[in-house]
Amino acid sequence: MRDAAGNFSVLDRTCSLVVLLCFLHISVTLIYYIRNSDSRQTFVQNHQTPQSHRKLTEQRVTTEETRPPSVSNDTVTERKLETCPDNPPKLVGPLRVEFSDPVTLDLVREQNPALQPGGRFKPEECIAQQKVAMIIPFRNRDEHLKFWLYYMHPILQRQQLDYGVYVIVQDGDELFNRAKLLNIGYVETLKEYDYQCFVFSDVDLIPMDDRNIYKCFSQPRHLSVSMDKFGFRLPYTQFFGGVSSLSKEQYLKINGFPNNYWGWGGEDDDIFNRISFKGMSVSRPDGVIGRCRMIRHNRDDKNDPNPQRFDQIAHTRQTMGQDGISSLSYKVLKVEKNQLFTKITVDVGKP
Ligand code: UDH
Ligand code: MN
Repeated sequence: MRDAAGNFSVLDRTCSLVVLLCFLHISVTLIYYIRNSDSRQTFVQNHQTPQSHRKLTEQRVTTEETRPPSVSNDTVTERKLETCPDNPPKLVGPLRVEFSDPVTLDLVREQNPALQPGGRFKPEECIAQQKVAMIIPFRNRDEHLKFWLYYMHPILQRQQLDYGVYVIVQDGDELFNRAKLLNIGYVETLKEYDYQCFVFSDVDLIPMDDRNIYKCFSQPRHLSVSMDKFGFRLPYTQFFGGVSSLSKEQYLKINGFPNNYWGWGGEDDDIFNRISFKGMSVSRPDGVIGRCRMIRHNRDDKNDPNPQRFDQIAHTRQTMGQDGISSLSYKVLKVEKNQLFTKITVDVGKP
């Protein structure tokens, strides 16, 4: 009996000791943790921009917590994000692009969970080289837009761009005015974010190689250089239609785009003229990387070839000073955001 009681009290004391030690251990760990999490927060506040980088902050803190507290302070500064590389590592090169099976917006949403409202994205692993607004002139082409979003969102994310997708919708049924919609896209996207680069893309054009990066270069860039529609060749040397990109400076230098090309054709040649009259040249990807497909379609209603276009193109030098971003007038009717894009409906007026 006595032995049993003695054993019990030894066991009792040992248990108390173990509990005490555990308590001590937890307290010390907690103190270290709190001290380190303070310094992490200071780092985060100093180095992060708000908005969608919040997610990154949370992720970074989680990884930090798995490290021993003693090395944490030193490694924190090493982790400052670097600028994304010229050749983004996730690019795959040639892509299969086809339009036989329709896609749904639900599918596109499911496949692009990293998008922020309004079709915005920025890479988490590095700081994007450029902030790019994707501007699409649009009216009544919903089927084409689904394909555009389906193919382009994954490509643009692999290209590690800080981008947003903006669909500029011409309201009413007046003659279509592509270049004016692009001008409006420039002004409206700048109201939302500090974009430095503007990609102007037809809704029906998809690159067949993700190395064709949708960003800006030292000269205005023509991206859709090798279209299936033209037998994968440039139809003529001055061709600037389809998809192009201009930096803010390049765009302002040419006073933006013309506002008075109503109906189909000519506005892209006018833009080419503006660029060369201002002493710039056009940069292009090579004919293999620049391959792209256009969704086959008929000419839309209210977009008949503009009969005045030849005369207008012949006078770009005289008109470009007055007609452009400096003379742009329009009305915004509606701005709607969903997960995949921002839709801006506008009244562009009449010819
Ligand atoms: N666009 C619209 N809605 C319209 C007209 C044009 O969204 O009603 C936009 C759209 O982004 C389109 C772009 O303007 O991709 C350029 O217009 P387009 O695709 O009609 O130009 P493209 O040169 O068409 O491709 C030429 C007419 C094709 C006729 C072929 C007949 N075989
Ligand atoms: Mn087209």
